[in-house]
Amino acid sequence: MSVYDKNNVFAKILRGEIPNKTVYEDEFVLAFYDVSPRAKVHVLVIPRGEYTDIYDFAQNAPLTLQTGFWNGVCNTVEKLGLRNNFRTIANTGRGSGQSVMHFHIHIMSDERFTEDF
Ligand code: DGP
Repeated sequence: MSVYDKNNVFAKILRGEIPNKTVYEDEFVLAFYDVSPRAKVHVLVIPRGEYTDIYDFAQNAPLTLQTGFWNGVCNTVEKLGLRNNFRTIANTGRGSGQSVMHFHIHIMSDERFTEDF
């Protein structure tokens, strides 16, 4: 089991120690633009909880947070106008390319989105 590092960059973003360009937030999630986008739209959604990756989150997060997280993903997608046109990625473990050890979903789309931010 991987140990959660409270000083990872997304923990700092959640604490407001590092600025971010927020797309959507509520009591369960924060969604913000990726600092090095690899698609026309590239947003990260993170839960407000200390989980290293999707496996840790799925196994250990309370159901209220799991439900709230996926609802937050949907609200983010709606806000971006991407309902029928997006890709999600959840890198898991260093071997997969995960560089920030706070669970996050990448939402990516190469189509133009409908709202200005
Ligand atoms: P992954 O490789 O799946 O762990 O993706 C981590 C992503 O986080 C990567 O695409 C770059 C992004 N990222 C890293 N540091 C920051 C930051 O300080 N702010 C923002 N907005 N994104 C960051």
